[in-house]
Amino acid sequence: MAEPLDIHCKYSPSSPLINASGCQCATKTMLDTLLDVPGLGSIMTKSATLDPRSGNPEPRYWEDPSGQFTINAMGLPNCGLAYYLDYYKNQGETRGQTRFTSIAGLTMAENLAMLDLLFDPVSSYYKYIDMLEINLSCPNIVGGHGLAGYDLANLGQYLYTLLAKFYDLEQSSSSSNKIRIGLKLPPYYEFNQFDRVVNILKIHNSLTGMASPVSFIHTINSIPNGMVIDAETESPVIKPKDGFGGLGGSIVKPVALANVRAFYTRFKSAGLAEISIIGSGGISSGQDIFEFILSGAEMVSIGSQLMLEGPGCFARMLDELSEIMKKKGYTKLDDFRGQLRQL
Ligand code: RRO
Repeated sequence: MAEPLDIHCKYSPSSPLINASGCQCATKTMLDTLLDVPGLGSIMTKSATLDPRSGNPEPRYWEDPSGQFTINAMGLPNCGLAYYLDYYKNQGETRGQTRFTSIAGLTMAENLAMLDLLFDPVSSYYKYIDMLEINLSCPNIVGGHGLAGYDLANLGQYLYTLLAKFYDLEQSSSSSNKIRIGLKLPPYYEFNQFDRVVNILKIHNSLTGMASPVSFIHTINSIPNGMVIDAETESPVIKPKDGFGGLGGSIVKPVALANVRAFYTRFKSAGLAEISIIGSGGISSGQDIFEFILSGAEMVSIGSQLMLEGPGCFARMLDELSEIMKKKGYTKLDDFRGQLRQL
């Protein structure tokens, strides 16, 4: 690696990088390949349900040969929340990387049951994780009720129900470990949508007096329901959902940057600057990381590029970021975070 600069972020002393949920993190073997990998400051587990799920039929993931994009309709295959919590528990309480866990219950009842499991007094899983991500944006559940992140009429109540329960459980536990809560959001497109989400978060964090505020958002999840067609076989390239799936990779970067920027500016003007943004979508180089942090991201997550290149991508991208920072005379990420200039 090139000479290190100060690249700490709010949640990790060593690096602003994390793997995106779903990428290289569904099994212990996959997670082991991410443990203490150079450049990876935080680690994320696959979005979990209470019970294990096998997900949708294959083929359910496809990479464009030119490396420009991916499409997936995985359908939330995962080993069940206890599996991921056990993984962290088995590592012990001392951590080299910040530990994120992602939950994606198919119903509110399932999400509440997962909170019960997290705070189970016998297993004490809550001692072993730092951050809890609530995935409101899985695009691939066949027969599902739609993405909670797009149901803006009910999102406020949804959050309140979930986080009030979290607070109660946290209070009755003996934990001194403060778990921060965040939301994995789908891409939004209209300014009106950003305004509404920010307003919901403002009410949640400030007006209700909730002791379990939303500490971070993670934006964007894959862009729902694209389609890729193989002209040779005259069929879609993935099988589930008649070929519809979530898009990732370089082509989604402009949408992701816009989401980071739209939330960053609104959080500032709404007095919500304490909510951190994890940027995600099409990041494959140090320049991409630079652009996301310039837009306001605290951290960035790497999905498609990790799948394409493997865990060596983190150190490479940080080398590239360091070179850019050096050329520009920046010594830490705060020197340029959010400082996007207007034309
Ligand atoms: O498992 C999936 O199909 C999946 C999930 Br949970 C998600 O959050 N985003 C995505 O693109 N696929």
